[in-house]
Amino acid sequence: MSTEDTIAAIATPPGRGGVGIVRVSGPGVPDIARGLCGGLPPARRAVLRRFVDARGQPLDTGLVLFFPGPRSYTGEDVLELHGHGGPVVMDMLLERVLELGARLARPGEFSERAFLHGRLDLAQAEAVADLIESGSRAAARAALRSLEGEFSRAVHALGEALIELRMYVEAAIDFPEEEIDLLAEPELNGRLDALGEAFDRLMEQTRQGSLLQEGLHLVIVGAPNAGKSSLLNRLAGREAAIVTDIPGTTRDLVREAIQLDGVPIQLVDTAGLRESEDPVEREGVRRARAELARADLALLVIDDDRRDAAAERALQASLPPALEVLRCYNKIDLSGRPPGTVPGEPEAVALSARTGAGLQALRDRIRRRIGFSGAAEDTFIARRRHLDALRRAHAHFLAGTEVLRRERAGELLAEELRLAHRALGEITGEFTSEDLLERIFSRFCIGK
Ligand SMILES: Nc1nc2c(ncn2[C@@H]2O[C@H](COP(=O)(O)OP(=O)(O)OP(=O)(O)O)[C@@H](O)[C@H]2O)c(=O)[nH]1
Ligand SMILES: [Mg+2]
Repeated sequence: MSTEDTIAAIATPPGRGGVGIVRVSGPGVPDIARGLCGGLPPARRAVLRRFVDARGQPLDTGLVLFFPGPRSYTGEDVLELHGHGGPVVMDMLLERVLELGARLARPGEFSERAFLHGRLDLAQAEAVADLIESGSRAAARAALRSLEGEFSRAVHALGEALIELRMYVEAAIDFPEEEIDLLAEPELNGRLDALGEAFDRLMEQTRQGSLLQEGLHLVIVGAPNAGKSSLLNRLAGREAAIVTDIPGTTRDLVREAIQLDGVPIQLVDTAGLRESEDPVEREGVRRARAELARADLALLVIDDDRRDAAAERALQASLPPALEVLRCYNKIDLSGRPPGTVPGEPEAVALSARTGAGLQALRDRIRRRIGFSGAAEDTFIARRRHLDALRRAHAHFLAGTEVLRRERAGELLAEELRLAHRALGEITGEFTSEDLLERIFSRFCIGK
């Protein structure tokens, strides 16, 4: 991948602000500084300069910061132009920088260069994007820990332990007359156990982090008038959706972002599921079903005061078969059923969206589904990609210990350990293909 060209982007969010920053990185930085503001300022010192266009006319005045490579964010020469934060000023400044030889940066390209120049490994670079996007304090803290390299260090430590084990096993293979003994040594079993525990621990920290990052997608469904919108409002703590006693009130999807113990949850209220002649309502029902296909968990709201067993069965049968469904018996203030868990029905909760009774039991039930034990101080922000790679590494490790136990086959164990090590390397980017890199960085925002 060539980094011979110079990239530029507006690094601050669009709109008006006190300050707006244009960031430039690459070998063209000295020329651009000369053309724009009379030359490079001293390294890492803020200097007030006038920015001028090709005819020497002023565009803006502001601070200029120069970070010489390789000790910069990208590892290249980096220039930061702090102008006044209005969209027109920023556009003019960026245009001038492009005129002086830079090209527009792709999303994530600054971080991609940081990765290519060894300033950040892949897991750290991803943590940059996660920190910017984090939806909760717990997620932000976890992202920062990953950005500072704690997650990468844990992955490396696991990799080192794998290498040591491989050396031990390969030594055993090289001395065939002793192989059986070495492989039968309690020492080897001790090492395997320790490694297994290290895997479990890292996977747990990562799983929690992945929940913090990606959250839970929770869809509320049910017959018209069951109280879906009332339940959404209760959970969200505000009147987000319209509630009336007219069946078919909700048509559009109503989305609310909430948090449970710091875990982001995307709540979606949907149109009541029924056959309808009304084209607007039919579209609402179609959207509700489409949303269900992507749900992690569905809350099936049932009016407990007006049960209709046949209709309930038909409705439940129409849901995607693999979908996890929690039944919410609503309106117990009318039906008189006690709130909370329902005897004999582990997948049900009795509640009243109107009075709030049973809501705590519902939250507990969702919490249990998430399996989140609270954002521990050692949680790392993580993506499904990391979790996938860890699981593959773990699977190879388990396969290796299995062949050792069953067949005392040192070569096979060594090969599985090699594959495990390789899977771990994908997390930090040691063995990551170019198109995967492209996909990862393209999800960043521009200017980062
Ligand atoms: N008594 C009582 N009434 C409730 C409760 N929950 C909802 N309702 C009432 O039931 C009616 C329908 O409530 P909604 O929340 O609009 O029901 P919905 O399922 O969203 O209805 P659609 O959007 O039409 O599908 C309203 O009059 C609510 O006030 C409850 O727990 N107890
Ligand atoms: Mg509704």
